[in-house]
Amino acid sequence: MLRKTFLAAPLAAATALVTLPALACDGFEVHEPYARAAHGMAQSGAAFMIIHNHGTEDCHITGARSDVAQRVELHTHIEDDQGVMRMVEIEEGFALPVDAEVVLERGGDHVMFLGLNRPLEQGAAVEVTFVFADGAEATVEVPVDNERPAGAQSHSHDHSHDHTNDHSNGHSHDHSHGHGDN
Ligand SMILES: [Cu+2]
Repeated sequence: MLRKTFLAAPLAAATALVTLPALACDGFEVHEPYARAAHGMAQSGAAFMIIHNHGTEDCHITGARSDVAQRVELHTHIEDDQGVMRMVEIEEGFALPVDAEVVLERGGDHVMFLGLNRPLEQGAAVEVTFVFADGAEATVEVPVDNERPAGAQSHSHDHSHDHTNDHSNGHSHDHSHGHGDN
């Protein structure tokens, strides 16, 4: 009898795991997040970071929100016919398969804040909530750093794999006007 009672709790826990698939991207990890206003008086801004999936399940970021802005979109830059870099919304979001790394960086993919509810003040922080395809959410605190130069993501955290190639900022386009379009 005693033994049976003892087993009941672990069994119940296991059952719960089976019937309620984890609504989470367990391996979701963010490095070096920062946000910045597009300009001093800007009504828009963006957040940048390095996103990893160190879990065992593929994840898919389908959206984001934040109380700092009326609209938050997942953006990237594309080069148009005239060679001008423009921002466009990535409607399909960011795929984040197992072991994937998504780099949100200046001139590339980013989280866009449209219609700021308050200024992005140096040293403050904003919360960005990512929404995954399965309905899970993950909130990240993002410090505001308007002074960070472009391309300054050090990527110095202790991952041993070589990021040299995918992080090279060697392309020569001038992206600096990108966020001014809003
Ligand atoms: Cu943008």
